[in-house]
Amino acid sequence: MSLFSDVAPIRFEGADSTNDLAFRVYDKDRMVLGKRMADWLRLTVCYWHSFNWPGNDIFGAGTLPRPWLGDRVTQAMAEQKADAAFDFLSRLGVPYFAFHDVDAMASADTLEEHGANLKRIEAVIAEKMAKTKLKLLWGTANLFSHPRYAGGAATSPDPDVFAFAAAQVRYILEVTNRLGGENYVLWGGREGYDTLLNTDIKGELDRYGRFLSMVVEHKHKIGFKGTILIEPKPFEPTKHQYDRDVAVVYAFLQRYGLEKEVRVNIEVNHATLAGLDFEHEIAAALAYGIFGSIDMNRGDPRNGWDTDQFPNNAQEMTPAMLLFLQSGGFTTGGFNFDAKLRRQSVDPNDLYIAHIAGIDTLARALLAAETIVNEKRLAKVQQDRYAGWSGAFGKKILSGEYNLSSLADHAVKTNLDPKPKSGKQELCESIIASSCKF
Ligand code: XLS
Ligand code: NI
Ligand code: NI
Repeated sequence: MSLFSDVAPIRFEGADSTNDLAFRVYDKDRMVLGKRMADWLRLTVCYWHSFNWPGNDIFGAGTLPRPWLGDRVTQAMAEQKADAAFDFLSRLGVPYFAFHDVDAMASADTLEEHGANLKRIEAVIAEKMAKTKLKLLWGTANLFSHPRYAGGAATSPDPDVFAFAAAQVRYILEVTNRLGGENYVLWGGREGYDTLLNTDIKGELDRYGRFLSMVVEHKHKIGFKGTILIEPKPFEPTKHQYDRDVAVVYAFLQRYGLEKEVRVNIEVNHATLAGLDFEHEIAAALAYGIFGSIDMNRGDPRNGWDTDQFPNNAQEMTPAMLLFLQSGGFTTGGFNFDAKLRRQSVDPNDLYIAHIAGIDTLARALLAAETIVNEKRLAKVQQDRYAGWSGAFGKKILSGEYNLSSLADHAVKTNLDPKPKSGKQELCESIIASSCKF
């Protein structure tokens, strides 16, 4: 029995269901372009917001019933939390979870104690995973909450902090490996700056590159087969986060020779904070060949911070889902709900309702994207738009047959006078809107 035991396992009941605690669209075995819905989405619940956050904000204390939380978490509390977490995950019926080291373990004062406490909860989690068949999408280290990390971890001005962070990452990377985790995530918590007046950007980036190289080296040393992922975010908690967006992360990876080793975990609300569309970040990651995984949530368009709300707008999600679907989907990644309840959502049921609504939103967007792929109308717009590049002249330019002057001569000689063609934007937008009927 746990806080979440009052709810019967969540089932698919179809579009007409009036049951708040049922899926209307997410039908895990439904086939979408040859793959089960569950296999496309690889749904994941995050430990930190769902079980380790008491509902506090900067103005007020926790509001949510989370009896296993306190200033100091004992092993018994950590185990009570794990009971509740696995009970919730099983009843919700998703295959994966994700966690930070400190989300799950008992509080520790020293690094040695940290390692020992993490091992103790690892044993508990391993047993629960075996029993429930739940899997670990990714593990990660919290390198941002403790005061020692106020100036960053890998980018800290203090090498002792760098070393402390290395120890923390080594522990949790090895735990992630032993638990069969499919990825390891580094979100650059406080890897950034609050003011340039006291900051040496080049030095900090070089040390960040060194840290990441050490993580990659260790991954290979221990035989971890999962993917290392960086999670871009433009600001918060620092004024400027080094992993600003996908393109910036790609430049960083290239500079330190890691672009074949590390991919990205893209978060919706981080993209929008960066002034970018979520689908832009997906498209950029696919273009650079570093698409890894997704942290699912949404921001509030009128709030300039990471509100981490559950997604509820399938139409808004559809352009990203279309890119995702066309790319063949995840290899090791998944859709992780990095989303949290509002402070007034104090009923234990609210956590189910939030996830169900988020999952149905993803399922709607997936079906809309499937319709768009099958109808081929949007694909045709793109094909027509770029048709010239598959013609003889376009191919000749790309193959290097011309240089700038011979191409210029050709343009003059043939008296080129290209006319504007419609970009068909409104048609594209109406195809998206009319596909969202689920
Ligand atoms: C914070 C991040 C964090 C990471 C994991 O904004 O989204 O939750 O996903 O460290
Ligand atoms: Ni995240
Ligand atoms: Ni976030």
